[in-house]
Amino acid sequence: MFDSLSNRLGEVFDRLRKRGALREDDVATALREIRIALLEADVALPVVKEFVNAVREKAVGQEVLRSVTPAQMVVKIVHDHLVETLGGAGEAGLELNAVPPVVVMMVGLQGSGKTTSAAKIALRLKSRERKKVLLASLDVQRPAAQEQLAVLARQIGVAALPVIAGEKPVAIARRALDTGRREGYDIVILDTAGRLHINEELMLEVAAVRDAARPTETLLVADALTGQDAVNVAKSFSERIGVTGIVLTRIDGDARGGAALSMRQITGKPIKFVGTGEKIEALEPFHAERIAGRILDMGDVVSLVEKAAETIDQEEAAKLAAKMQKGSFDLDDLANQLRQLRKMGGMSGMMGLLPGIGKIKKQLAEANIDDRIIKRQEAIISSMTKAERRNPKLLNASRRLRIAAGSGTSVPDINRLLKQYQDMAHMMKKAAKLGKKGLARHGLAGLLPPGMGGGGFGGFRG
Ligand SMILES: Nc1nc2c(ncn2[C@@H]2O[C@H](COP(=O)(O)OP(=O)(O)O)[C@@H](O)[C@H]2O)c(=O)[nH]1
Ligand SMILES: [Mg+2]
Repeated sequence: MFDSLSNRLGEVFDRLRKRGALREDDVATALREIRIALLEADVALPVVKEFVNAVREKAVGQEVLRSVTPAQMVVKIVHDHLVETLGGAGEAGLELNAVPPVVVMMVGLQGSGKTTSAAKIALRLKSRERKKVLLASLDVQRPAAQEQLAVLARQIGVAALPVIAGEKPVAIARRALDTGRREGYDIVILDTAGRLHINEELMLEVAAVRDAARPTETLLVADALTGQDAVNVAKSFSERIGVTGIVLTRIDGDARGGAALSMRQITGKPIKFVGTGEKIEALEPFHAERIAGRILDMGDVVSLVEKAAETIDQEEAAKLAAKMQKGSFDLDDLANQLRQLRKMGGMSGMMGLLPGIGKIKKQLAEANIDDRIIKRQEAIISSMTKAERRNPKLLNASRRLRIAAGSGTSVPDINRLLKQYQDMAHMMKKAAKLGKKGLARHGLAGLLPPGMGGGGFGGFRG
């Protein structure tokens, strides 16, 4: 599934990957390609426009233009926004928190897969959640529709409301709820009739059922092949009936995936399930990450996205190294460094960012620095004045006393921090002299300031 979209974006990013620096108009070019790809994947036009605009807003002027590998950045931004638009991480299950019998109403066009999905959901609730489910067909539109649901119900061992010839949809809904209450059902699933196209008759009928049954869940069932019609379908049901979730069927076919994006964006409601085949078991919870991954050819993208993040951090590290070499590394920079250290999850993480330092990562991992200590160091620096942070030489005894009081630490703590700062600055100067190649040749152990392998940071413990 979703082949065209993923191929298309693959081509776009292949082309981008071959370029050096990405200029602002390259972002525009990439977005034009993405726009075409989405349209070809049958994403509804207004949805495409909104998606591309949002991506542009995120991309232009941000890291994309600063990044060393801009194509990766674009991939990341498109991917992240796609996941976000599709509903973010995690599954959106059914809302069943209501006084039983909880009513679930299936709505959608004819042939979208309402009846099949009703039975699939019933089976899931029965077998996974041990719920007592009643299925009721309100489809008096098609001659065999009620029998179709009865057959499916028998197949999965779930009760179906007996059919009374000539009964109207609203009356069937009332009887279903009555039966549900009287016979102690947990859940009543109402399978409504569809029409080939959205029309007034359909909307009035479904609205009347809704008013009679007051469903907790109203699931809009849509075929993954729905193209530009998705706007019309999603809008109509969303505005006239109110939906709480979407079931996207036939994603096992050669649908191009656009409907997922369209339905989600237009209704603003989560896609709760996807239909993956004709078999009654072929229903799965929707995973935005998974679908986005398929859209973007995930195998590749995951590593690209990770690389992109790494690259950005490396860029930061390079900037820092340049500052150190110029001798303009001050306590503000150290504070920044400490923040990043905390973010990266420790010393080894940070050192991994500095070019060529990977080898001693292991040693550093043993340094055992915890968050508490780093936070304390940050507190010390933030108790200093701007001038003091720029020029640590100003820090005489009385200033150190003031800072200790301000940060809830002691003068020895501050002395240790300053020592650490000096060591770091010293190490960086040495490293600068050796140069990258020299670092590789001489190894890095010799550059380590005393105590950096354990004592320096650990000294704040207690
Ligand atoms: N391949 C596939 N077929 C499906 C899926 N869901 C439904 N169908 C088929 O689509 C056709 C119409 O489904 P039905 O439930 O009757 O649609 P309704 O008119 O909305 O009730 C049936 O032949 C189903 O077997 C799905 O997820 N995958
Ligand atoms: Mg049906």
